[in-house]
Amino acid sequence: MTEGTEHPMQIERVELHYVDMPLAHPFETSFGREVTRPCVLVAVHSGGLIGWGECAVGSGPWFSSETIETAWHVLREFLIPAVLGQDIASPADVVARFHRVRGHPIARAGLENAVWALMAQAQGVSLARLLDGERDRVPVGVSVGIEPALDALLDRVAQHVDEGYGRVKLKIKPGWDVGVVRAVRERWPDLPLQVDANCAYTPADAPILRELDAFDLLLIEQPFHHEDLVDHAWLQPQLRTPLCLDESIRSPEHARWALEIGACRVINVKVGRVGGLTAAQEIHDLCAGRGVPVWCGGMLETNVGRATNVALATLPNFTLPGDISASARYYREDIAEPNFVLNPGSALSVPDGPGLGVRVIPERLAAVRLRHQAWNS
Ligand code: SMG
Ligand code: MG
Repeated sequence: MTEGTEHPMQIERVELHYVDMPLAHPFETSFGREVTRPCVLVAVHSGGLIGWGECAVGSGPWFSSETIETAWHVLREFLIPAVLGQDIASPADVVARFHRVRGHPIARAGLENAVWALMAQAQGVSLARLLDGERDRVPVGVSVGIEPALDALLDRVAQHVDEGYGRVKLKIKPGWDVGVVRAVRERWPDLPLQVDANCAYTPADAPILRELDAFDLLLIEQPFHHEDLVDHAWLQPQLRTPLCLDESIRSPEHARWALEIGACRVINVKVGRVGGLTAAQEIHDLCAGRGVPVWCGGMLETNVGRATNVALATLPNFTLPGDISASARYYREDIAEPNFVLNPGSALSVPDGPGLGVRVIPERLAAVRLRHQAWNS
């Protein structure tokens, strides 16, 4: 959104909900196995409307340094006081009020995105529309975790291909890489395929990463350390396959630095990791201007976070399929409705009603909630 709303909205109440939901299928990456998925949901109230946002923190500081407790602390002590009782004219206004806070992008994103959802609702437009998105369907794929054995992995991929997913991402780590990719490629020679290492390799592993070049992958995601742009810039020219950065891109500045030094040719945009929808839009625009494709990453979100991701992925330079699978891939029962379902063509429909397009069901939220706190102005 470029202009503010006509009428500033006063933030009357903010609520935090710490929830933990059992995953439909455990999800294993190079940094560990997740069986349930905790997160913090943020609700902002104004004029009888509620906007929802999701802080995509996980079970510990594995993907990012943030946790449930760091997000809760920073929200309670610094972020909520910066907006509570204030007249907010636009999401950019929220970003400006958070300016002094260093780091903690996932905590910032939860509250900022809740304000985006609130404002979309107040203006009677979908979040996608408020973001200047252009699509009514977004192309998606599925991310397949590490399995105990190759057979189990092949069964999972077969199941998702049968469900209609047109792009598969495989999680890799040392010892679970070339052999696995070769087996999947042999069975599905034409399947759009990509891999994600979640920082599990070092430059000494470059020969393995060069071997992956043979399998016609869409991209290789985040092979090296999360703070390391330099070694990615060293590796990229040795590969035909584009490198894509995820963990390394924690702000629009990181995106610009990475592109300046040639550390990647594709960027995975996650609203949490980059600090909210405003920063995500900025990275989108920066990459569009340089002809660098982006795609929307996923953090096993509830339908609240998924609806935010779907809205973001309607921006025109989100040209690669997102890690935004159908709701059923994640949870047997979500805290919000309606569920997202996979359409033919491996796409999700973009909600077109006002706001986020999903409704939190209070009883379901209460059933998986471990902590709740509210602040009134
Ligand atoms: O939401 O479908 C999803 C998961 C996508 O693989 C996925 N995310 O590094 O890109 C990534 C991982 C992080 C997951 S942390 C549990
Ligand atoms: Mg990743």
